[in-house]
Amino acid sequence: MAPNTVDKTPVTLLGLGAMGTALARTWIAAGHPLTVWNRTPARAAAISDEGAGLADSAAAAVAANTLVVVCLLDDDSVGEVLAGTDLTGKDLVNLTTGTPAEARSRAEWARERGARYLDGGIMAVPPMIGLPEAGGYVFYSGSRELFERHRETLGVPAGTTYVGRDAGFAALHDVALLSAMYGMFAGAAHAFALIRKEDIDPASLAPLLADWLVTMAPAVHQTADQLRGGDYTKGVVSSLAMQVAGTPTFLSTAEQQGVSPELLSPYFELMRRRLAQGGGEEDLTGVIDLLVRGPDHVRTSARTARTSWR
Ligand code: FVH
Repeated sequence: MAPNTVDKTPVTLLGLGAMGTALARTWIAAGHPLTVWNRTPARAAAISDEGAGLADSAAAAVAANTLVVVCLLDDDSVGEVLAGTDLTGKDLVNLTTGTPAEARSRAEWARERGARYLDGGIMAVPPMIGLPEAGGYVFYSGSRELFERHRETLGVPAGTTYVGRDAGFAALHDVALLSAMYGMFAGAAHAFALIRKEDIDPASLAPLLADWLVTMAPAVHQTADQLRGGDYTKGVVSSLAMQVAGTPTFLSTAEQQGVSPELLSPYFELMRRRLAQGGGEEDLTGVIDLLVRGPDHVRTSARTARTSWR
């Protein structure tokens, strides 16, 4: 049975790569009239066969609907694709991954062209799109009004999490979470390297690793609590002094197993520096202050974040 398209917001989608194609399919399935354009026409033709309207240029696609979603490779491609389009009065939602600075300047760029702007950071891979149980979602930032107006439509492909009027915040949250993910992958890589030459099946270590990481992950709540309160000794279970004393064990084990310590050493070095500053009774939270450049840098970032929104 064809989906009911009555009262469903029409959507224009520019970009039909792996992610754009997944997004398109969910809007079609939910009954949203969809107009698509892609640089390589064959990809757009495939989605057109599934029920989308096909525009013969990006400008025609933008002209078709008020809500314009872009999901392209990077910020440069967004600039190229939108260059010849009329954005006056459009609701531009940019789901292309980029830096906070790119998002902020793209928001300003859109405002100068008469468009409202919302930036998005997708926390999902294409197979998770349209599957609520997969847990994928999209961070949004920029115009709150725009987010509220299109919340339902934007919620069709994946969950929505609005993180603030600063257009750069979606990208910042996206990169923050992915950075933590790479830290986790780095730790797992070191763990697998330690057993690599032993008679231990990596498949037997994997579930132990996964369970351990899940068990330890909630420690970030205590970190946040300490950062907010400014007392890094609050609720400490494993002091920095104790943990620094344990680092030679990790380095010696790596040496004995013939494993480079290059993933662990930078973190251990930060721990040692914080201990030298007198943070022995603290948690690991003080390391964060060593990473952040001086207070002027933080203040400057906060100031540039304040931009006016339509
Ligand atoms: N796929 C993923 O796992 C991740 C999950 C998290 C979010 N990312 C970001 O989503 C953006 C799009 O990613 P994608 O997976 O769709 O990427 P591709 O399959 O490589 O498709 C890229 C599309 O961009 C078009 N494109 C590239 N350069 C240009 C250009 N100069 N002018 C016009 N269009 C351009 C490309 O067109 P074509 O190659 O088919 O002609 C695709 O439509 C991205 O920011 C991820 O970081 C995905």
